Amino acid sequence: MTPPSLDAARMLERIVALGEIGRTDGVLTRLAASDADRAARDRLVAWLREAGLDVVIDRIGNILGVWSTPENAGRAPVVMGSHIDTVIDAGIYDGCYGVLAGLAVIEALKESGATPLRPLAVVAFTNEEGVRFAPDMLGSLVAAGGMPLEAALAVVGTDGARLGDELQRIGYAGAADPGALRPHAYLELHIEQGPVLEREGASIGAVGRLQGISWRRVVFQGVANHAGTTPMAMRRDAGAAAARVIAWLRDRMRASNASTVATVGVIAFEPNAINVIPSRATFTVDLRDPDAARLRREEDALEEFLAEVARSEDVGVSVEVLARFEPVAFDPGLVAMIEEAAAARRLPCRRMVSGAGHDAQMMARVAPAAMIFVPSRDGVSHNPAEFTAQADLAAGAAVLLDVVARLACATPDDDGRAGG
Ligand code: HGY
Ligand code: MN
Ligand code: MN
Repeated sequence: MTPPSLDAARMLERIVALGEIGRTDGVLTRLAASDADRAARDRLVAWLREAGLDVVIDRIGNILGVWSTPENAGRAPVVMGSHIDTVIDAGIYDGCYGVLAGLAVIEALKESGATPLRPLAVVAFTNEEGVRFAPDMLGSLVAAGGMPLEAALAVVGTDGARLGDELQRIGYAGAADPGALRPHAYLELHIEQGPVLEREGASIGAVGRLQGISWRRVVFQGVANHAGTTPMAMRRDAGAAAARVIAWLRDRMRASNASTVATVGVIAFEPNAINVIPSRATFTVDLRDPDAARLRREEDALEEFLAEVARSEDVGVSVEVLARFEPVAFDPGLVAMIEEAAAARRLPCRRMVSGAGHDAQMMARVAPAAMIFVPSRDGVSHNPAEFTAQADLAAGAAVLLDVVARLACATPDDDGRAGG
């Protein structure tokens, strides 16, 4: 066996090629189960097949590429993964990097003549972003048993389409049981999507924890009226109510200087006319905090403020929780392996908390899991300016290779579990 060497150039070519699928007038948007997602899935499946992997599609549309041998078949696999769906007007690295690095790692080990004691697999989970269908990380949540399959297939998207119908339509309503995926260990390589690694001059992030996430959709119901004739004191203005909440969230989080972050990313007024007082305002609130108790406190404060605004603006209010995930601690043994692999390659490494949600947080429910981050230029992500230098992409993939080779070639212990 020759030492495995990862083909970083081919990995980058594939990242760039996948990044061209779903572009309209130069804007990349590849929402889950869309035609663009189908095209990207088809391209990924072709690459998995070219690499000689067995391709399995499960009932929630997760795509698995598996390399097993007669000697190791049946043992719990070492799994790498992420996602290939994107947000709106996206960059090319979020998710795709982790999937294509996982494929490159398997190719490197196969081409080196390695005989791993465990199967290796790479998975692209369905609907990680949650932009079209909520909650986010849906495919990995179902695989981890966190949401019944039928409930997930029944989710209706922002465009009124049902996820199950869309998976059928694009040809990715697979037959495999999503719950069959029980890794010996799960590793996810991902761009940091924040400013920490770049600011501190670190090449690798060993992600020990991931913050809690809380998504809500809020509707204020007021009364449409004439913008010119209606005295201010007589208005039941749903738009003004929403504006108060947005300002309150921003001011509260800035003033507290705590770790909670709040975002109102979607808002719509009805009837949405320049000279009509909005009768209805529909908006989303994304709250996150690494501390479970503080996240709950902020959720309670938000609910109280929504009720207070409804009273004082004399509008109705309804709130729907779209996603709610507790903070997650990853496997300490795996995190240590990531730090050891970075040190062996003399790559400056830093322990981190993930601000973003990832499929790894769901896989951590059923297997030892951990994440490897690489720097994002200017800390930018969910933006076409998202960029990570090729040397950083290659370094992250090399660390992934080293950790996976150590896990897959270690003598399997009895309970088939990894890490420390
Ligand atoms: O929302 C997130 O953190 C992830 O991008 N789905
Ligand atoms: Mn992602
Ligand atoms: Mn993302």
